Amino acid sequence: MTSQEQDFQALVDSDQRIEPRDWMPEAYRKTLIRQIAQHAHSEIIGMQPEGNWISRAPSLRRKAILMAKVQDEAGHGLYLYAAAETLGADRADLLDMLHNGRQKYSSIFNYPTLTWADMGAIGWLVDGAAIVNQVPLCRCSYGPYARAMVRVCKEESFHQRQGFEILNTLSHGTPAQHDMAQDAVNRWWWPSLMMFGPPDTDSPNSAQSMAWGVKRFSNDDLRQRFVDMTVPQSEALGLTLPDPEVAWNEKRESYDFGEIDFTELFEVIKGNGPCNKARVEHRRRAHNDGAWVREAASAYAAKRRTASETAA
Ligand code: FAQ
Repeated sequence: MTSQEQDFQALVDSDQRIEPRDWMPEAYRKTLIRQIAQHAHSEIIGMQPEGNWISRAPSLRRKAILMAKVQDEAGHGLYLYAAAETLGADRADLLDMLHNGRQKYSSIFNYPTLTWADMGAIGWLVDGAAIVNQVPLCRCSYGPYARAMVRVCKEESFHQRQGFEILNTLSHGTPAQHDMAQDAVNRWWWPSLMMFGPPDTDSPNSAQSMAWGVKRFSNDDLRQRFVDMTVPQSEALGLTLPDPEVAWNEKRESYDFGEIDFTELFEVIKGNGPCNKARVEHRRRAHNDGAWVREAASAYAAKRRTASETAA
């Protein structure tokens, strides 16, 4: 280990933050760009399944809340792209890599949103899983990512509650509404567990990311934490989790749960989920349609720069 590497690791081990101007190993920088970009892409692709229901929300109140939530996801994408830029990444390059499939986004956003209850299930389960994953990232060793996460987590917490409230209303509504809520939970439960990534035994990045303080807990530990948090909430909702093996384990002081079909996760990551193609095509189209906005904003910025230079 060089002395630079030793100093870097000492900072990480003493729980201090690495800032953009600090020396860092190239592999650390690359890992962060990979994870932060994937996270940013997830936020903006994640706008699509819910955006699909803005025009069909059952009331003006629900529509306003959903619009605010989807806007929040766009904001999260922006904080995260900005964090990746502090590592020397170019935002346009990152978007290119999303559009040409060289960078990933979360598997969860490749599932369709079939009914209004899916807005509840996404808020409760997907945002719930996102919070469990992201709260430890507030203590990530890289300062700009950690600070972005603090704000993101505050907003995700509101998102999770709005999802819970939608499902609570449906679950205690008419029998048809209850069934719709149960159906949504049945479809979103297993994919939500897969969001935490492959099992620890099959997670190539975990060991190094944990040694660098990027990840604070393993994929399986966070998944277990999510199950432990969610089972009592499902009871409060009056909804059943679609896993007969969910049971309290006195010895472990945690809930046991059934085996996850990780072949499904790997297929979805490879691009073979139900909506992968549609999500990326929609994203590419939106990017092309927005080209004039980016050009206009750049032209305006250039004009302001010239004006201020002339004045000076
Ligand atoms: N989907 O070695 P590991 C949200 C890939 S929340 C797709 O374990 P790592 C909020 C992984 O990249 C969702 N790919 O990897 C919201 C790696 O491939 P690579 C976003 C996955 O990085 C709510 C390979 O598998 N949250 O958007 C997935 O140590 C509602 C091997 O895996 C984040 O991104 C997956 N589920 O751990 C928005 C959180 N899992 O890159 C709208 C930050 C694994 O080597 C509406 N990220 N892969 O080719 C993380 O915490 C980590 O990156 C993990 C994966 C835990 C996701």
